[in-house]
Amino acid sequence: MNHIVSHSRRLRDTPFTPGVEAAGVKAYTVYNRMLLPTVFESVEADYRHLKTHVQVWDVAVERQIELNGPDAQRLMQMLTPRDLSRMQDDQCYYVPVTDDRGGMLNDPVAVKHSDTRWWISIADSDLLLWVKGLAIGAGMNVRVFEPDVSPLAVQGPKADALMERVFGSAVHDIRFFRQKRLAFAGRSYVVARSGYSKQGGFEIYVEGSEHGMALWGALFEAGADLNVRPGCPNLIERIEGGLLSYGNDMTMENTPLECGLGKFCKPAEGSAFIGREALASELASGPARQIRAVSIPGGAVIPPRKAWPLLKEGVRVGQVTSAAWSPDFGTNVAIGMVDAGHWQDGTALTVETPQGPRAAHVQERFWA
Ligand code: THG
Repeated sequence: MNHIVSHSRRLRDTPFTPGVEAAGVKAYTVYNRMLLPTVFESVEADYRHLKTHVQVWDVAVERQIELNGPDAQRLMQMLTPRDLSRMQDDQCYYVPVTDDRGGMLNDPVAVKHSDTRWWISIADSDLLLWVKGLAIGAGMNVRVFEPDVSPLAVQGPKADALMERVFGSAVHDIRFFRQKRLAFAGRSYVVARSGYSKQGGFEIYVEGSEHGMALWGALFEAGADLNVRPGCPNLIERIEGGLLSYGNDMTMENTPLECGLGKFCKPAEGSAFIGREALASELASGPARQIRAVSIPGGAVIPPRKAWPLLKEGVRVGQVTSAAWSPDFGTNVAIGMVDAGHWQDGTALTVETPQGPRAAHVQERFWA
């Protein structure tokens, strides 16, 4: 492999791209038609640094869909089996979004500002089109659009220390998956305790692209003695923590129960979300397959570019969709989708990698 990605207007920069490129980003992926850094020093060096210090991540690719108007709450509840009826105005919820057959269309974070104003912080699929179509089809009084809002994440054990220096001690009062508006440079931004790592930290929803680099610069200036570095969602760390990647670990072909998101599928009585009948029948029968942690002992694998078949005595019983060598656990950590009957803790399978077959063990729990 020795190729680069061609740039054009269709492949969007982010407000933080000048900072990311000045820092020497080594690789990008494409996510929501936008650049997402994947490597700065190396995946392993970035991993160690993330688990030890603090990083600033350009996750502007987590694009927002704003629902704004009297029917915003009703539309939001139509999108997801998760019961939103008790959600407070300062909460964020991880919400499966399902189609009429119960297939996963996205797994975003919903940010509630009020009953009439929501942001949906999306994973990599064209959810805006679905939401706009539903709103129009249902004749709802709500505006659905992509606002100029770009998340910047601060992740790692020193995230609280760094954030306090830039936003003040109020950051400590923000509980997990809650958000608060905090001032910076004469403006205020939604700051949530959330992010795509298990190391703890915050996400700042920067409103107005032109303000992005000022915040980026302030975080690096304030955190010099904390060894702050630019980072990005880390493949090894997110597999250890069991954080799912839409389009990799699950697609529209999978249901939330298959994805292990059953705890977010306890809808209120009579809730009118799309996919209700499909969920009800799957709850009765049980999912046909489910996400599992899979360990692949032995030497380091090359992370998959396609799903790797999981076999039991030569018969396909699932697939591995994310895998990487974990320095901390001394094994390859992986995420797989395993058929019912084969997903018990300790089940021994074979995984077919492009480099040949390897032993694989199904685990009940992820590593972190
Ligand atoms: N933050 C924001 N938007 C996002 C992501 C994010 N959009 C895209 C993508 N990530 C969506 N997917 C996820 C997957 C996992 C989590 C968040 C978004 C996550 N899960 C926690 C866990 O599994 O431990 C907590 C879930 C919970 O208990 O509510 O954080 O990262 N803004």
